[in-house]
Amino acid sequence: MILDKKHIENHNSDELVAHTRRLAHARSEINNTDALIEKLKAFQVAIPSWALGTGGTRFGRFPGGGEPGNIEQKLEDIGLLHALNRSSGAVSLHIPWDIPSDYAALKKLAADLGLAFDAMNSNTFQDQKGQAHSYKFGSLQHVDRNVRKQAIEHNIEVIRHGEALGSQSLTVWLSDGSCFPGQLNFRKAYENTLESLREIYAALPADWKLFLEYKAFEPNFYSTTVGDWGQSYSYVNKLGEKAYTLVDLGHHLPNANIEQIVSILLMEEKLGGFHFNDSKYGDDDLTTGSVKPYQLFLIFNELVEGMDARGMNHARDLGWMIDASHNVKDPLEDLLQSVEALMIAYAQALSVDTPALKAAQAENDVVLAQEILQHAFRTDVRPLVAEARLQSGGALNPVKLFRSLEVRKKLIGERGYQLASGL
Ligand code: LRH
Ligand code: MN
Repeated sequence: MILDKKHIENHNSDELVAHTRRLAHARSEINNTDALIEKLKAFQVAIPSWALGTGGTRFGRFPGGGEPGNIEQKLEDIGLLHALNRSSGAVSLHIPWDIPSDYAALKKLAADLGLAFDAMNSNTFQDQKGQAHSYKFGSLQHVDRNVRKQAIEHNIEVIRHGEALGSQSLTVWLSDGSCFPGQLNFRKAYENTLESLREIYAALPADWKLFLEYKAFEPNFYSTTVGDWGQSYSYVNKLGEKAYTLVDLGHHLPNANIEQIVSILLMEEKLGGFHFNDSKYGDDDLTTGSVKPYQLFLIFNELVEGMDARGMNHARDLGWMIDASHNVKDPLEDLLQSVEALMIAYAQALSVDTPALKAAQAENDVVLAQEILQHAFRTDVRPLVAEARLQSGGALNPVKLFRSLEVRKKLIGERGYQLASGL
């Protein structure tokens, strides 16, 4: 379903009076709003190809209908999100869930929808039909060289798909680990994994990056071979300058200080990008900013401070991706809310009075430092985020327009109740 520009123009003209009033107030409260709005317009978030249907859990899946049944329909859905918020201009594909059959046709469709191909994701956490060797006991860590070789070849195949589509990065997430004490020799698992990653790294084109995603637990519940930021950091440091650590917000043990991890990885020039989502307990893959919006703000505060300290380009120099799974929300509304939460956290971080904060920190004025930080978090930046959308040709209120156009009903009319491939 392609969104007609008329739909957006009519919606915006209905919303404009209220928006103009709110924007005037925001401009009176926040400095340098024009520069801030320009940064928001440049900021694009990649949408995961595996999060356009209802994911469900092992206890059940409740599909809502109209889900994309192939990679073309997935791109159309992301194109629809991008038409609404002008901030979802990229797709992150997962192989083999999204093996392209016609690169040229897919590149044309993506270009027509204004979408770029962001990081490619490999999958050595599931056995595919006809696969020679099982990943039951791991992939790159496996004690059997034949299994490791199979996994290495899969990752190189994923790079080749990405090259043909114009992607420039590979995300490697390994479910590898163990479920019981004694099952695994940690040092041997590390050495096998490093040796295997070196072969994948050697196959990277010159202008590519490798993102190594860590995760504390699940599906292994005693050890994970790339289990935290320290382990990922140790691997990517040994691999070389094209290797970076990827931070999935849901992959930490409870109460981990993720904003501090981000600050250190950024300072060490080994932060590659993010899988944004939110969680209360485990890897819940909930809507970004839906449970811990203050943590999301604190992460963006470290990102803006750390990226500016190194003169980095906010929009281009890190991988901004969502990784979510939908159980009770409409997948497209959920993704619209996630992108909105990211834009709000970024705008709040850009509005922090950094010189005053640094001065308070230099004085150990703890109270003033919190006052300055929380003032930015408690300032309503939503009119600036909406203005960025308006200036980029998007909708002032994407979820409202999505609903008033009955997009889900139309998608069900077109596609029925097929299920999307992926998790
Ligand atoms: C693992 C993970 C990884 C993806 C998968 C879909 O939990 O975050 O990034 O490959 O989800
Ligand atoms: Mn992830």
